[in-house]
Amino acid sequence: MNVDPSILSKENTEKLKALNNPHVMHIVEEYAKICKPNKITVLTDSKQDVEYARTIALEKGEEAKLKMAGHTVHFDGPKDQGRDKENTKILVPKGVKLSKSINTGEREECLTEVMGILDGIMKGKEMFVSFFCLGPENSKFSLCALQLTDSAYVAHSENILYRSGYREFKRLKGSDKFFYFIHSAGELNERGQTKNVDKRRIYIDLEGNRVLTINNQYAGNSVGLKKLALRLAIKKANNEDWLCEHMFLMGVLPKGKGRKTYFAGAFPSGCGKTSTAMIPGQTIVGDDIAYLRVGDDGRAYSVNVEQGIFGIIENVNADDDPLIFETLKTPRELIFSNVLVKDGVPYWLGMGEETPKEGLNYAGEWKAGMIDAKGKPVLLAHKNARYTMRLSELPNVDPELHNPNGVPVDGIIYGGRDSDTSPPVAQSLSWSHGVFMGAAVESETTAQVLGAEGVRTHDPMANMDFLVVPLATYIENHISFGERLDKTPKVFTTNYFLKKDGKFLNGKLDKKVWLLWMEGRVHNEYSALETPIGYIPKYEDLKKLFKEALNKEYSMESYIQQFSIRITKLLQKLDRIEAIYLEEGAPEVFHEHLKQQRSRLLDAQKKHNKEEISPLDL
Ligand code: SPV
Ligand code: MN
Repeated sequence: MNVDPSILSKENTEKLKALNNPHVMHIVEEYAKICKPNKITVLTDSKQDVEYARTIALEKGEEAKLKMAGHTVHFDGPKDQGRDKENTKILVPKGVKLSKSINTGEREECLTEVMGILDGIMKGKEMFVSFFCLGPENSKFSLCALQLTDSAYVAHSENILYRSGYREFKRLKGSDKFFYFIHSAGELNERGQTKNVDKRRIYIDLEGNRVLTINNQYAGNSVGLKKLALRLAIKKANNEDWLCEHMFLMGVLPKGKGRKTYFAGAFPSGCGKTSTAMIPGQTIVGDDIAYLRVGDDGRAYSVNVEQGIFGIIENVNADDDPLIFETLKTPRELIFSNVLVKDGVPYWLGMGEETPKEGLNYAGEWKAGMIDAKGKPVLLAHKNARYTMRLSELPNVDPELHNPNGVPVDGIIYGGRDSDTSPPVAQSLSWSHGVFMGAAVESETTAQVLGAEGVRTHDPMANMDFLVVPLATYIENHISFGERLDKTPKVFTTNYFLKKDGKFLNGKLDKKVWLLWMEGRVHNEYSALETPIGYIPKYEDLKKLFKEALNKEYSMESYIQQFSIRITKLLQKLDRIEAIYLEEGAPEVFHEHLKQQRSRLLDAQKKHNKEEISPLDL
């Protein structure tokens, strides 16, 4: 080992040597030379090493203890509160273009730039070397990941969110088939926050199976194994024969039927992903990233890449999210980020409890009534404030979470957000029509989040932010994945956000009914109405389900309002989607679906001579 023993001790060197992997040794050596830390600590899967990251995060002030045992708080800087799209680039050879909305950079140029910023970036700091396994251990799904970071908060978060990979690296038998992530938070201010956010760079080097990310701390930018590994894995899946998706995984357990049906679901941020995976009475396998493969029996199988949740805390309260709320209020290992802290107690927006008039948040001292430069009230916590915890802390965690074979997926849900176009739930006419539906997902911004309300963004499979292959190629992979299956999952779309006169047409709990209907459809239990855009539920079935699941009367009037086929709006959506795919390209079958869906909509319009067709007239 070519690192000064005063930096990498004998004991730490031994931990590396035990892996018998020259590539790991080489990477540690190389980045020790470039980043110049004054100490390197290798973290194995021992209890002591796992504890160490948390201890140092507290000692160095990247986290602070809260009153409740096991709870800590971390504050990202004011300009480091979300994923930085602008400075995240996929490195490609000169002249290579991916899709219009994929941000790329010329590889050689970007590597030169980032290596320059990395030079000496860890001076006076400790570098942590950790090993993780994406997916369950000893499984054909899983991938090894090596993390080098100077942030103890990042190492600590990863210990919570991911499975240890120290044993898995030994199973690699010296191969270089692993991803690696180099992260530096850069220079920190007195609050332990990244100072030089203007030099933030997140470079995804597909060719090198690595990501270099610097001058940031927000987990979506810094934690290598989350959205950075997702991008590398999408490339790998594309070159092989599986899918890497921005999906939750859950078990659906209809009462009294004695069965469990697994669903995977992709929802853009803020469209109800975690809350769907946490619907009471069901089980959760994962809430963010899933790998899917064709099983030996011809069914689709999937694993959760992670073992924890990095969840949005806003609106987590006793009524809407009772299980998570209870978990956040009791002692266990938990990291709160970007909440408000007063007397060692965390507070957040929409928590359903009285909040203090002052405290400490990501921006410093906060007081009720503060206004920003534009005269708008400063919120007590950031809207993207989060919690980091293990799934095993939840009472509804699925027992198959670590099954190396994954769970069989019989249903796939694509969730969008629109106020005036799509019905609350619909089923595709076939697998490829389902791919078409997923590829057409749109999400409307709300006034609070991204400026103007009602701005639609196209987010195919809720994965657009993370694509590293052209959109058309990604769509093609989905079509061919289905062709390799003997039993394709049933594909559905949901939209929890339909409005009339500015009011939501559905309650927050209604999604349980849609879920139970979808589960029943997988088992051919309900007949459905065929519409130009797919199958929708019949009134009698929903009425029964509302009564059974929510003890709610579901009126015919609600059904008609929610499930009317909005021809004009649906045609407009089709035009938007077509324009995108004419530019991006798509498989032939996809264009066929576009054409057929349009002609079905136009035929219905002619037949009924109406812009909105009641489901009763279908
Ligand atoms: C998301 O935004 O989809 C997240 C959080 O899951 S982040 O880690 O920022 O990607
Ligand atoms: Mn996500």
